[in-house]
Amino acid sequence: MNETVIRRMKDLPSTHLLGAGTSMCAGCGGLEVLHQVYDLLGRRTVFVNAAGCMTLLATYPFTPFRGGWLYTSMASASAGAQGVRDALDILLAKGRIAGEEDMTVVVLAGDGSTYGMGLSALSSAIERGLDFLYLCYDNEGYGNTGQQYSGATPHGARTATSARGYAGEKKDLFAILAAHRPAYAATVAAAEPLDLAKKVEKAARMKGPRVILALAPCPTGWDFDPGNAVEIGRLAVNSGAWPLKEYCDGQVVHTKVPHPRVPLETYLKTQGRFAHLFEPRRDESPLAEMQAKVDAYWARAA
Ligand SMILES: Cc1ncc(C[n+]2csc(CCOP(=O)(O)OP(=O)(O)O)c2C)c(N)n1
Ligand code: SF4
Ligand SMILES: [Mg+2]
Repeated sequence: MNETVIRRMKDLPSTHLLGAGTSMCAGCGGLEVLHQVYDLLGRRTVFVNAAGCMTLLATYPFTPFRGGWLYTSMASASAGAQGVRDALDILLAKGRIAGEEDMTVVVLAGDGSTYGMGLSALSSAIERGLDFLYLCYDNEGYGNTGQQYSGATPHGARTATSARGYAGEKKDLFAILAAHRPAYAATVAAAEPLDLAKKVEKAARMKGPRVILALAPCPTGWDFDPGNAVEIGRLAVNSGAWPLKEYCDGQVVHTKVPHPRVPLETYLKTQGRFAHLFEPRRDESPLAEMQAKVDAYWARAA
């Protein structure tokens, strides 16, 4: 690396993701979430990354992060986080690192890992009380391999493996997590940065298992113009499709109750993955069912 590049790197803020974006799609909502979370957590962070789009951020032996980075298979990021936490605890106990040199262990995983292949490892890590923060960027499909449907895909969305619209329902992972009684769980959206910041700062002050589920609008997989990523995130929240909430001390609290709620179809129409519901003619029945499910959710939440 030449001296000019090294000088420029030293001038960057400590959590600037060096080179981030070079191998990612423009307007990637997952990357925007990661930027915001990393700015809040700071450089004393070890990321344990399950295979997915974010894996492209690191090319061995380089990563854009100032802390550490460990790559794992899709199913085992939480188990990897246990190993990193144990290693840090041993170094602390032996006096090989000082308390202020300790690091926050963060799993960075997509929905395919989190809602599916890695759910067992996540469940067990929460059960063991592992001291870690788990960040799931939810782009509602297996994005890195061409957007096949996952357990997080919403009903009706076209994916590479559901050409006429996904027949299943998005798994209520937040409810599954809350049933584990972790130290903390929350949903966030990059389009609501203050809400996100409050939740990540709160989680960062805690010990034990903490899980953040972040909506990650994905221009490539959802089929929209990259410039609309933030607006689409806002519509997901304001239509009630992506509720913002947190679990703490046995209580679930909604941190934003959209009122009045934007009609769900305003959100759906922004994305090509739902275009078959409107063209060549409007498909009234699934649209009405989908709106009714959102209405029922908020009626229960009230
Ligand atoms: C066991 C296993 N099956 C398949 C793959 C191939 N693979 C790599 S990334 C990926 C998609 C992961 O989806 P998700 O966790 O949602 O992350 P995203 O790609 O959307 O960022 C798949 C299927 C793999 N790495 N391991
Ligand atoms: S496919 Fe989606 S999640 Fe993956 S890098 Fe592209 S925009 Fe981001
Ligand atoms: Mg995904």
